[in-house]
Amino acid sequence: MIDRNILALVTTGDWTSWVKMQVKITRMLMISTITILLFGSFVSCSYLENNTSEMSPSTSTTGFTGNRSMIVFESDRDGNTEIYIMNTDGSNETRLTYNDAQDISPSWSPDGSMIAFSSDRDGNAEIYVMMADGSKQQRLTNTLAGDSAPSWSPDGAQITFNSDGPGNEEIYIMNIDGSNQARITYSDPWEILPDWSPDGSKIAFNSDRIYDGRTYVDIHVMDVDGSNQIRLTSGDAWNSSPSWSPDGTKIVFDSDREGNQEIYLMDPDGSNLERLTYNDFWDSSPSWSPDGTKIVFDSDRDEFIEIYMMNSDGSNQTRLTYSEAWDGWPSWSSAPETP
Ligand SMILES: [Ca+2]
Ligand SMILES: [Ca+2]
Ligand SMILES: [Ca+2]
Ligand SMILES: [Ca+2]
Repeated sequence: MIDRNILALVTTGDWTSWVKMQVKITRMLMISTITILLFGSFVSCSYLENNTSEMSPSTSTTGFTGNRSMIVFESDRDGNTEIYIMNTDGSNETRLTYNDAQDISPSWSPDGSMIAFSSDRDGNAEIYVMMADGSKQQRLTNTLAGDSAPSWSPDGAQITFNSDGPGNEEIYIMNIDGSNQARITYSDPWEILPDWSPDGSKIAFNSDRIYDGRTYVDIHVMDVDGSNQIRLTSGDAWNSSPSWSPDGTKIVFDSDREGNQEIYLMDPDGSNLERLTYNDFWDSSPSWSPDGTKIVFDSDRDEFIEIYMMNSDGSNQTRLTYSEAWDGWPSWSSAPETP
């Protein structure tokens, strides 16, 4: 699925970027791959069979500091990937998951009370939710496919995610109790990393689609029923990780259009492109603060992949984590209404 990108990087000799991209995409789709190896290349008719009765034991009820805005992220600092939270200045890092499985791609609920994430603790990647203190971990999907990258609807009632059950990655929505799971994309390319617009009407995602005879990885938007799909980015680049600003006027994303992965802003119609980071390192996975004034993201500018914060105009870039391990996929909460 990244043949075009590999060719481009071979042409430019940029193997370092290629390796980093491989690591990033591999991590994101890792559990999908394991699923394919374990269960073959296609998924049975039991796909998307719902099971909301599966409960994972609560493993941590300490550390959540209550009524304040926080950042959730994934890190392998303790041997395998777990979910952590920290204050928005990087202090009070607290681990929420404890197991030998990969716990990845966390996303706060709009009211800050819950976190959705993906884990292969039950054999292959499924979507889970937990309270913001790590308690009440509950499985929402029960499929032979890799289910990952959850994102909440603005009213907190639904979750969108990607799944490779049909043979390639497609986007789904479901209620937050796991009921009414519905597929909304139907295409041969992959569709991944869905992000719900603040007004609830659209979902942004990225996809490796063919335009003019070549495959490009671009940001797209669609209505929540999968209709009206529109391509927002173009050019010979890898455009990924879209995230809507809280007021819906901007989408932040990462792209290697100028040599290596940087963070960019654009309007929701793809216009007014603005670059926010300028360095020779990997900058990716941007996510907004609830008030829209700041953006958190991950970067390997200081050797290890760490989490950083900047103003939404790109100024005042500040490092938040210092773990000498993988720290990525940040998501910034509103202060919880029900801590
Ligand atoms: Ca784990
Ligand atoms: Ca699954
Ligand atoms: Ca697809
Ligand atoms: Ca960069």
